[in-house]
Order: sequence, then C-alpha cells, then structure tokens
Amino acid sequence: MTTPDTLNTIEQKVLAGERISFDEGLYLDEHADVLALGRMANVVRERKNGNFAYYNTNIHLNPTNVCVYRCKFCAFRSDLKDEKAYVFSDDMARERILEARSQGATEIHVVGGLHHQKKFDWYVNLIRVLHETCPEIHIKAWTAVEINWFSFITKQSTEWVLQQMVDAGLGSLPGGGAEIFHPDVRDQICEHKADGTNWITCHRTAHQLGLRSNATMLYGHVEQAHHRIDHLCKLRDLQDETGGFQTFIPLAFHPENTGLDHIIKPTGTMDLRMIALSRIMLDNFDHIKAYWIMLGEQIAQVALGFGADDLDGTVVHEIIYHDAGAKTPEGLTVSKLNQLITEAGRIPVERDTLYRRVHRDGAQWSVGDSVMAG
Ligand code: V47
Ligand code: SF4
Repeated sequence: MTTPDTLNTIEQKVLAGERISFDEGLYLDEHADVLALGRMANVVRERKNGNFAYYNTNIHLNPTNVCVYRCKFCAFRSDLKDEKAYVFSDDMARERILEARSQGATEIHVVGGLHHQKKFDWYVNLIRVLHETCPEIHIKAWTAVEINWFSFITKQSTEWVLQQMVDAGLGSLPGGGAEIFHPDVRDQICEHKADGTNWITCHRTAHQLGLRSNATMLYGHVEQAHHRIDHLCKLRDLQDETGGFQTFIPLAFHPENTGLDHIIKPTGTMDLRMIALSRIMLDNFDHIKAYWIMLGEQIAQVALGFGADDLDGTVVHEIIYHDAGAKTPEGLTVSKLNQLITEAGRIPVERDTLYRRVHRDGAQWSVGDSVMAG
C-alpha cells in the first residue's frame, strides 16, 4: 500500500523512538523519497550521537590477495600464479605497522584473501608480529568469512580460532564478508564462502568472548529491497541478543574489474538512501559509518546529515575498492577529515576503535572515556 498516511505513520513511530517492522522498512526502501528518509534518520542520529561526527587514524593491511574463493563482486582477489598475486612477509608486516605508528594510527585494519597454501599458523603469526611490534595499536582483523575458513582448515571451532587470535593480539572484528545474507542473492554472488548463518554465528561467538565487531551490507548489485531489509533485520536481532556490534557500514558496490561489471555503480541518492534506511532500521546500533573511501568524500560528507555519524579514518593503503575502480584518494589527512566534518556543521571527534575519545599531545596519544552514544 503506497499512501502518504503510511509514510506518516512510520515517521511518527521513528520520531517516538519506536522500532519499525520488516514491512515498514520495506515500505520505506521501496517508496519513501530520499529527503523523507534523511529527515527521519537525522533525528535518530542526533538522538544517539548529538552533533558529534567521529573519525579515526588508521591504516590498512591486506596481507595477501590470493584467494580460494571467486566472489563475483571482487576485483581484489588473485589466483596463486597470477602476476598480481602477492603475500606479505613478516618484515613487510612490521614495516606497515611501524608506518602506522609513525603516522599516529590507533588502529590497523587487516583483511585479505584466503590463500590456498597458507596454514592457520601463518595468519596467527601475522597478528602476533603486528602486536609484538606495536602493542599500543588496536588490531581489527579478519572477517567472519576468514574466521570460518580458519575453522575449516584447522577443523576447530570458531571459539577456538578466535581465542588463538585474541591470544596473539587481536582486538576486534571488522564487518566485512556479510554482503547480503539472503541465500537467493548469496548463491549468485559468492556461493562458496561462509553463508549468512555462519556469518551471524561467528559474530555471536565473538561477542560472547567479549570481542566487539562491526557489520556491513554490500548493496547496489543484484539484490532487491526485501533482501536488504532481511539483512538489516537479522543484524538487529543479533544486536538485541548480544549488544556486541559497534557500527554498521553500508558498502556501495564498485563494479569495475569484477564479474558484475555490467552493473552500474549506485548513485549518490542510492548511497544516501542506504545510510538513512540503515540508521532508521538499526535502532540498537550506536553508529552508522559513511565509509568515505567507498562513497567519495562529497557523499560521505552529506551523509552526516542523513544518519551517518562516522567517516572511518585516514585509511592509508586501501586496495580492495581501488582495484574495483574507486577514484577516491588512498588516504585522507586528519585536517581534511576535520574540514569535511566541520563544514557539514558537525563537531569532529577522533575516536579509537572502541569509540573512546583520543587525546593527542604532540606525537603522544591516549584514550579517554567512551564518547556519548545513546
Ligand atoms: O566483505 C569487496 C566489500 C568488504 C567490493 O569494519 C566490495 O570498520 C564494493 O568490510 N565493491 C571488506 N565493496 C571491507 C569491509 C570494511 C570496510 C571498511 C570498514 C570496515 C569496518 C569494514 O568489502 C567485503 C565486501 O563486502 N567489497 N569488493 C567491490 N567491488
Ligand atoms: Fe576472496 Fe574476499 Fe574477494 Fe571473496 S571478497 S574473492 S573471499 S578476497
């Protein structure tokens, strides 16, 4: 049913802080205009995070691009014998985290391919090398798909795998690998890797072990509105159960050099709709991230008025989206992030991975209390 009354009823619920249902979410996705979505999302955003907008100082490390899987949306992966195949050595990993330290990074974000020949020890050792070199830097590493692969190759439980990683220095899990949970879509774009249930189970286990994690949704490919809403409802259910998610990141599909290169990249309006819709649906998530690398600086900045409260970080050495055609720079300076946020009328706050305020005194930094969240 498409009527202004329906939109009005949903808007009243959102303004009253009430949860909206699957059907209401679907209605918004299919019928609401972007400004109506933004208006509602901004209320939720300001209720949870006031006028603050967060960023962090981080660096990425993708330890190998060799991958046993062939996700159709991925331009990053490589076969074992491809010219572009690479694998990080311990020395390269040390060099990367020392570079992170020299730039004042509080976080290193580590995800990569599932290498045909690397044993579990290689992945654990990488985390240990990073942690022993710079113990002050938070290691956010391995998607649920990678954790699932480690369980497969070791024949051990998810809990065991995560515990080995925590013992080596892992601090939290990023949100990647979620794509779209619904099997009708997953079977078309990444049929062999961990399915939606595995992804959810992995994050549940991580939360039960006391780890925090993020969640993502890859949109703008073959999925439809009901798949997106299903995805958001599954994340909302798990968050009700564990409270372990920190932030949700809608990821815009970049088609270049992928098996889906006939699809046109989502437009700015679609990007803003997804930010707003997720802010409205995920009433139990504290943060929604507008990942500027993916969205571009301009849309990410505007997204701060459409539900987003976080721009991610300085992100030096990004490969995954640049292989898929992203035209954004590989990194932004802190002063540029501050400028984007301030011009959007928000107050910039540097946070660490766990959303604690970062205080800087020259080259030294320390973390304070948790920044407000609703
Ligand atoms: O799982 C891969 C996506 C994800 C493409 O947790 C693509 O803070 C668009 O999850 N077009 C990995 N997306 C990155 C990720 C992430 C990024 C930033 C912050 C955080 C966080 C997590 O990237 C993959 C997949 O969904 N991806 N290829 C592509 N062509
Ligand atoms: Fe491999 Fe990840 Fe690319 Fe899929 S998205 S092919 S799992 S590197």
